[in-house]
Amino acid sequence: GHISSDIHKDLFTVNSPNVVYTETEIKSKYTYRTTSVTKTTEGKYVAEPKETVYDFKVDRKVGKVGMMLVGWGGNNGSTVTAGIIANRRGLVWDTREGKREANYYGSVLMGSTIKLGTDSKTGQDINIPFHNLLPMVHPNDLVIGGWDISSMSLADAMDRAAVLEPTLKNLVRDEMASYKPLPSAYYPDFIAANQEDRADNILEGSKASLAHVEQIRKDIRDFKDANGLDKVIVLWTANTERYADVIEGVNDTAESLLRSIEAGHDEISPSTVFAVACIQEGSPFINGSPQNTFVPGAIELAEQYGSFIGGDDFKSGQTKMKSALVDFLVNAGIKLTSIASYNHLGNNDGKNLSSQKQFRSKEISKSNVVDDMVAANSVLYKKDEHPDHTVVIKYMPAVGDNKRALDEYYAEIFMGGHQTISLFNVCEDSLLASPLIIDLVITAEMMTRISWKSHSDGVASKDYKGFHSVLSILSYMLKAPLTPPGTPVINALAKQRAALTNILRACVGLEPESDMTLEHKLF
Ligand code: NAI
Ligand code: DG6
Repeated sequence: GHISSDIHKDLFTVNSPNVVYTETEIKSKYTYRTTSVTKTTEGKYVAEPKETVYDFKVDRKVGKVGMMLVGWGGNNGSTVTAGIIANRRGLVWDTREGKREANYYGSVLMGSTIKLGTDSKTGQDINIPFHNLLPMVHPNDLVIGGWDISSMSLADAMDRAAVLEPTLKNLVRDEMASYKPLPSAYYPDFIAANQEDRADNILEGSKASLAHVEQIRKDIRDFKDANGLDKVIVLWTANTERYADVIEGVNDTAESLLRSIEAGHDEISPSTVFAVACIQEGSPFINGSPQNTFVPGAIELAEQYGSFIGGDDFKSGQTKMKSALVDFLVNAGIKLTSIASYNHLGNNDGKNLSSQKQFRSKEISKSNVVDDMVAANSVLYKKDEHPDHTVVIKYMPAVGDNKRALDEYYAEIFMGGHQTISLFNVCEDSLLASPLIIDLVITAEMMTRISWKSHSDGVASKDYKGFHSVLSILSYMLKAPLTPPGTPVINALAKQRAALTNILRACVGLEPESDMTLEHKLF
């Protein structure tokens, strides 16, 4: 049977004059406290505490949610689908190491806890599952569908992926066999030529067209109707594409982008066509690959429609480690001077990335992740000084999905000494990426139910509005976080998690987790 997703519903309520629960909504008044800094003419700073009051409103009704994956028949698509089926059914299977049961390990929302507060009697921390902080869709309840240029059923696709145990595959095989990806847009120039032999499920036409946009929009609507869904979240987990050139008059504005799609311009990628269709359809669209799907025209279009977009590139293993380790080193006052990152892997992602233009997209997203942490430390680094940073990816068919990532971090320590940290990270790539897909979809869905109002002179503005179209709150799960134009990119993992937890806390009128624990220090 279907494992109920409602077991933890309303694990806590907030008792505060600033928080009101109704049958359908949680409304809170939240004071956002920041520090405003001014630089004086003598080059010193004046820091001033600043308060901004917001009203937040969370719609408590999650509704029925669909997840449509582009690249559904790939390693990630087939693995996340089988994983959700296994969790939904509470499956247990044999392995040579004994019985294993379905879980959501690796999902920050499903596998981690957050501190709600301290026990009023004992003073001990009370931690709750992250998923219980606000009403969120349970992954077991997601209705799954999607597109792939390969026509294989999900059962065959999961065999092709060679990720899951045969015992588990046998338990989900019948249901997986009933899933067939919809035909997709295939413009051969955007992915490696070595992918051509799997492209047997494609829409007519090998360049962007309005017909493709319309077909994708129709697919979303049909999926919604067929399954009685309230909303659909779409996520790109298809091959890494090459970068698209950003050209004036072609894809630099919403208007030019739409015109170029109509004209079948060569620089419009399939992922941008999907983005445009989702934006126009009002379905949040997330890019799990590194290419520049969100050309300026796509971002402008999302703003015009008030639709949500997020990206780019899942941050799963090597880069997640990097965004934690570099944060630690630089904030410990240790001068990181070089990072050498080698990968070899043997899955279809590795095969696609063995082509130079697609590798270049990945190289860019893997390389920029330390910039903000380095730039923030003017004690260790001069302006524009960076550690050396090299990223290498090699295709090694024999290791399959078991990606190897080798990293050397080389740093300067006290009085001219050196510290070398060497990492060897081995794991099934798709088993790290699948839970991120779940986190991205759950968070994006939740953001469709949160709205806010600002206050001026103690009076709230008239209407609630949504967050900015570019969902930078998804940054924790992404290697190259897309942020609203002109706003900073945060790569440090701890800061990304803090933003996610504290924004959600604010929505129920709770202060950020400050970790001061003064109650244990001042008595
Ligand atoms: P995969 O190659 O197994 O799957 C990609 C699927 O997309 C294939 O089935 C392919 O037929 C399909 N496809 C290609 N172009 C398409 C199009 N235009 N429309 C629909 N389907 C299309 O790759 P995998 O391992 O599932 O990874 C997917 C993406 O996620 C890649 O871009 C990869 O770089 C990215 N990624 C993966 C991570 C991981 O840990 N597995 C982490 C970070 C990013
Ligand atoms: C080899 O680097 C292939 C890539 O697709 C990565 O496996 C993927 O982007 C995950 O990268 P990371 O750096 O988050 O482990």
